[in-house]
Amino acid sequence: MAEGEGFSRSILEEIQKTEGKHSVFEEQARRMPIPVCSVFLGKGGEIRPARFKETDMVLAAGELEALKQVFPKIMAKNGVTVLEAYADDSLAQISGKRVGVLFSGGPAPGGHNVLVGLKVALGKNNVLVGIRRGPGGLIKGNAFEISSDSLKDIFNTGGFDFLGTDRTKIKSPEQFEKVKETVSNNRLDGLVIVGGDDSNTNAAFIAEYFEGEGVDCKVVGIPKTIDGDMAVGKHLPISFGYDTATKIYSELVGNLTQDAASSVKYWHFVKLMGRTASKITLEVALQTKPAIALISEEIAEKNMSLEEIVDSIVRVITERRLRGINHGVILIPEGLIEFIPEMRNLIQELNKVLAEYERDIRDLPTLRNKLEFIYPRLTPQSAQLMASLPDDIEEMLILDRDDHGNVKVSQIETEKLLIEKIRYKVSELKRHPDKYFGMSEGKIAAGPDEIEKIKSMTLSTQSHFLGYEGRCGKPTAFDATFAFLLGLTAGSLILDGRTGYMAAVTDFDRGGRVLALPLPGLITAEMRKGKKEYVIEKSLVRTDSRSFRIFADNRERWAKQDLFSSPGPIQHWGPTSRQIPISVAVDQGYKSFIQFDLGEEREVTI
Ligand code: FBP
Repeated sequence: MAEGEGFSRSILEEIQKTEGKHSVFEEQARRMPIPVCSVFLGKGGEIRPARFKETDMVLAAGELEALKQVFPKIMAKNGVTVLEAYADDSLAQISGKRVGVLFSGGPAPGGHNVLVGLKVALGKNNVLVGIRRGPGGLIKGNAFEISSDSLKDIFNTGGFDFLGTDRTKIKSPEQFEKVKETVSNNRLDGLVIVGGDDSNTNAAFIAEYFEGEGVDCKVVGIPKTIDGDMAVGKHLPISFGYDTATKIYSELVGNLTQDAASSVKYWHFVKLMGRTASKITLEVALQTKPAIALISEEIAEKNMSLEEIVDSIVRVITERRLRGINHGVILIPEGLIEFIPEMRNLIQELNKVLAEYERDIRDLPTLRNKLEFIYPRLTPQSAQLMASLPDDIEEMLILDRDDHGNVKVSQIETEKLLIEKIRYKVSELKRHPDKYFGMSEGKIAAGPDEIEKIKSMTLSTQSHFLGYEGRCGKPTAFDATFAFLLGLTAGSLILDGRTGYMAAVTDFDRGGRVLALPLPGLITAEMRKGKKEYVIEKSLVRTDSRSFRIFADNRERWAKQDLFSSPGPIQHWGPTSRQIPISVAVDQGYKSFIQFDLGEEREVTI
């Protein structure tokens, strides 16, 4: 389009500048200063690597003797002692080192800042080597040197697209051999794996393998995942990515609560990501105060069946209806299905059958054929439950597990399953109100007028799945800072000659404390694909935690009235930009969630 047709050249130029990723907002975001913990500041105030020393803190998720069997070399070298960083200028003199880095698992906001943190820690005299497309790329040797200029373009931006990612589990001897080849071909002195529990499990086994094989390449993990289940009590309050994702979801859920109260006709069923832990759901509930939020860990603890979950939701829906409120928002954690006792048994049985007869099942042409093969191999209870599920859920449950043996819960439409069951239950209530309502014990309190209200009740539902839209957002001020600091920590650990650790930062309310957690100390035994495997222990919602108790103490009021809050869009600048997740602040015992303190702000020069 030519100038003069109603457009000025300058506005056309502005629009073209935003092609690719250069939005006006991102241009500004790239220039944001970052708070830096004092251990990373040199005498002149410049950012440089820190050194590490032993502390008297130890970790042992699993049984020590078993850990010594599984990780003999790393355990002999490090034990399970936590290291802490201290300020020291000496590592800034190191030169000639080459450090590889890869992303693993699902994307999480802040990944690009990890790369910048690593590059800054390594300085101009060492080389950062990017591994494309995750652990799979490490096996294939897909590597390139990362230039400072290329990182300037991605600083403070979301996404994992700079390197890409995948979910390959490195397990066979041939795969380990290939990893060794990549390390040798690229002359790597260090390898940083940015990932969640499964990816850091990979890191632990690679570190052990290198030690056993005499490969002089240090291995360090970085805790990433929006799910929030890669956390270690006071040592690591949370992984990077969780803050941004929960704020994105809270904005959207807030909008839905507002919509529900505006159009006064819908119940919105919102499934929220988080493959196992309900940490995202709990945080979003604390931020938005919806009518109902299910917490899988509580459901498992109370041994609640699917029918009981449905009944508890229907109770809230009808009680609100009796108060004249025929709308609301229900939050459902993505991993719920695996926490319902009878479903959990079914999934465990399916895992075994799918692992044992993998090829037979794969070769069967239709879904019906596969199910006919599987049914006789289930217990009668599980077979009956399976048969009661809608066809698409049956299909999802027998989908291939991922490389780490996980059920692909993001593809199971639990929100729709609940809607279907709740609709049926509500129609039953309308047909037989006397069975459920009345003044006698165990019934929902209702007189004749109220029963009439129930009979005329309509239930209009909308289903949503909020997941992928939270994984690549522009990182919040907290995630941008935290991820940058984790990059600095990992780079420092490698320059300090440490292997088999995971980088950690804690004490978000008092300048930050930089730690290194021994990877074997985080590992425990778990059943995967029907077999016992050693993996990093997931951090789940604890029903005795302060964050859960605050939620549990208030949820009845949120159920009865519209007390929702709609937090609005993420603030990247200004007075509310320094918030951290409410649940993290509460569980860590901080006085406030409004202001994090991770050191003095610095301009980052790459
Ligand atoms: P990570 O644990 O690897 O960070 O991934 C978490 C997650 O976002 C889950 O919440 C979700 O179940 C899963 O990834 C989806 O995986 P995929 O990207 O393979 O669809």
